[in-house]
Amino acid sequence: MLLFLLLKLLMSLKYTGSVMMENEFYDVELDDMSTSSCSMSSFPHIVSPEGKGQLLVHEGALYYMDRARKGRCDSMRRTIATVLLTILVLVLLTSALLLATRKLLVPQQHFGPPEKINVIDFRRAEEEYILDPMWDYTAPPTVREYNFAISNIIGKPDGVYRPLIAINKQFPGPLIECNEGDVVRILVDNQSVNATSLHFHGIYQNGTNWMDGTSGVTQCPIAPGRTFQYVFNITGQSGTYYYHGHQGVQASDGLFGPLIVHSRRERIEEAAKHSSDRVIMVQDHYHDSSDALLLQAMRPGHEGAPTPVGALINGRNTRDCSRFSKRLCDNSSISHATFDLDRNAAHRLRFINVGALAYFHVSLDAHSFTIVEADGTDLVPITESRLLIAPSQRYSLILQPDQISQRSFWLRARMMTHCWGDNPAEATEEDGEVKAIVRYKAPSEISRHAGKRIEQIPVSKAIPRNLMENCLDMTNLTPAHWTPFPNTASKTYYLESNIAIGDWRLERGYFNASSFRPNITSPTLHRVLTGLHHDTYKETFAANGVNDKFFNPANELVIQHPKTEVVDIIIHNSDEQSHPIHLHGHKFFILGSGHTLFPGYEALGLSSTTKSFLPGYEANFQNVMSRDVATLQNFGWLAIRVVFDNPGAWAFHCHISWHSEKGLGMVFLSKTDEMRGWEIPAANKALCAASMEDLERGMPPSDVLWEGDLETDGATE
Ligand SMILES: [Cu+2]
Repeated sequence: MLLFLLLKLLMSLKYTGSVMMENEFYDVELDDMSTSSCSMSSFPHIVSPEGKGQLLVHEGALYYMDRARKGRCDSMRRTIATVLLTILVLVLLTSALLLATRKLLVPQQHFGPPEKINVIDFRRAEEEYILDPMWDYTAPPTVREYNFAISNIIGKPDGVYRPLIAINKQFPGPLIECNEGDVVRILVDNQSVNATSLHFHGIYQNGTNWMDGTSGVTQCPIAPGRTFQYVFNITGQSGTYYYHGHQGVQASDGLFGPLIVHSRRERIEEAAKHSSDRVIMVQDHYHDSSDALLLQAMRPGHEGAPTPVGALINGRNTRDCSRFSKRLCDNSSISHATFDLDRNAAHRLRFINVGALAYFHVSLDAHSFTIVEADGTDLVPITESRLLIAPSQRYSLILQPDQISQRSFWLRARMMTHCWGDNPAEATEEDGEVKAIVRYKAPSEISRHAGKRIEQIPVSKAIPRNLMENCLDMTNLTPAHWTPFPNTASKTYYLESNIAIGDWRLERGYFNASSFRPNITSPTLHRVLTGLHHDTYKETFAANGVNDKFFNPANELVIQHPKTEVVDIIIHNSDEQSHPIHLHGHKFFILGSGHTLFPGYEALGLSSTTKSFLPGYEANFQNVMSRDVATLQNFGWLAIRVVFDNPGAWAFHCHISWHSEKGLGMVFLSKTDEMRGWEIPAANKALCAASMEDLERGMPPSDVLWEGDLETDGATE
C-alpha cells in the first residue's frame, strides 16, 4: 500500500496525455494543480512564448504557464522526484514479493481515460452588440450600473487558443449604453493577475478627471484582488465611444468594449432614418499576450511594433489551423461575424477600431454607404464605398440594402499593412483581411434565426482597391452642427514626434526630447494637487506653458494653463509610421495636416501673429471638423486648435499602443486655478496603497532591466 501511494504521488506530478475540448483531443502536458507553489493562486503572469508555454487546467479553463515559472516548477519537481525515486528503489529492492503483483504498480484507473474539460464559453454573443430597438431617448436622467469582473481566461478568437483578459468571463467586453445626461457607474473587480485601469475614450469627464482611468496620469492602477468604482456624468456629448484598459497594452488582450451615448435628439436629428443600430469592432490580433509582446518590443535593438498575425471583427475570425502548427488551434466551431439585416430598411453600423496598431480599410462588396458620424461628431452625410479608420477612431455608417437579388455579402476589414514600416511583405492576404457576413432577410427570418450560426458563404467580389492608399484620415468630413470656432489662439506649441533608438539601443517614443514614463505609484494628477495645495510649491506652479520646474520633461512633459486657454499644437512626424494622436477629455479642431513640413499659418488662411483667419478665408473656418483622434501622417504634420477649458491632467498620446508604451505621450494640465480646490477622492487614494510590486504588474519593463545590455537577440555588435 505504501509503495502504491508513493508511486501515485510520483506519477501525479506530471501527466502527459490528451485532453478533450469540444469533442477534439489534443496532446498536452498537464501539471498537478495541487502542487501548491506552482498552482494558479501564485501565478504571477500569463505569458505564452511561441508554442512553448505549458498548458494548465484550472476551474475548467485552460491556462498557459510561462517558461520561467515552468522552469522553477520543473526543477522543484525534479528534486522531489529524485528523493522519491531513491526511496522507491530501496523499497523495490527490499520488497521483491510485491513485484509479483504488477497491477498495483500500474494504477491506470486513476489516470485515464482523460476527463472532458469544459473550456468556458468565452465568446460574447453577437446579439449583445445590437443596440436596444426599444431604447427610450427621452427617459429621465438615470444611473446606468455595470459590474465588470476582470479575469484571465483562455479563448480562441480565430481558432488559436491564447490568453485573454475577459470582462465577466467573456470577450470582447459588454456594451455600455446610455443617454446624454445619465450617470454611468461601473464597479470593476480586478480578479486578473495584473493591475489594470479602464479609460473611457472620448468622454469629457468634466469635473471628474480622476475617473479618466489613465494609469500614472489620473490614477494608480487597480491592483490584483482590488475593486474600484468608476462614476461619471456624461454631459455635452453623444455618439460612439469605447472603453479600454490603460495599463500596458491590455486592450490588445481583450480589455475593451463599446460605449454608446444617445443624444436626446438622436431620432429627430438623424441624417438618415434607420431601423437597426449596432456596433462593429475591428482590431488587429496577436496570438501572444501583450506581456510577452511588450517585453520583446521594448528590448534593445528592437525596432517597430509587433506584427499582428491577423484581425478580428467583434472578436471573431476563422483561420486555417494548418498555418499555426506550433499552436493549439481548433476552428471547428467558429464562424465569421454575421449581421442579419432587414432588406427593406436602413441600418446604422457603428465601427470602432479597438486595435493596437493597424489602420483598417473597410468595405462592403457591391455597396456604398453614407458616413454620418466620426468620433462622436455628427457629420454632413457623405457617400463612400470605403472607410479608413485609425486605431481608436469611430465612424457610423448608414447602409441602404442593395437593389440586386443577392442575399449575402462580405464585409471586409483589411489592415493597411504597408503602413507598418517594417516587414509588411510577410503578411499574406489572409493575414491582412478579416471578413464578416452581411445577410439580408425578411424581419420574421431575422427573429427566427437570431443567435443561430448557420452560415451562408457569400460569393460577392471585393470592390477594386485604390492603388495608392496611405494611413491618413478621411479629409472630406464636415460637422452637421455648427460649433463655434475660436478665431484666435493665445499660443502655439511645436512638437517633434519620433520613434528613435537611444541609450542601450532601446527604441523609445519622443515628443521633442521627452519620452513619457507614467509614474503609476504617484500619478501626475495626485502630485499636481499636492503641489497646488502647498505654498512651498507655489513658484513651481506659476508656469503658463511648459512646467519644467515641478516635472522632469525628460520623462514627463507637462504643459499647464492656469485658466481656460485656446492653443494650437503643431506636430511634425520624423517617423515612417503614421500616428493617430489622441487627447483625453477634449475634442479638438483640425486646422490641417499634410506631408513634409508644416507650410506655415498663412498657407492655412490664418495670420501667423494673431492666428485669426485672414481676410477672404472666413469660409474655411465656418464649420471646422472636431474629433478626439487625428492622424499625424508619416514624415508629415498635423495642426490642431484646442480649447483647454476642462480642468485636470489630460494625456495626449499616440494611440498605437506600442508607440505610447514606448513613450510617445505627454500631459496637458488645464485650469490649475480651479484644480486648486480639488481633493482626490478617498477611493482613488486607496488604490495607491497597494504594494509597488502589485501596481507594476502588467507595466512595460523599466529601461533599467537592460542597462549595460548591448546584445540583441543573442547577437553582438
Ligand atoms: Cu504612433
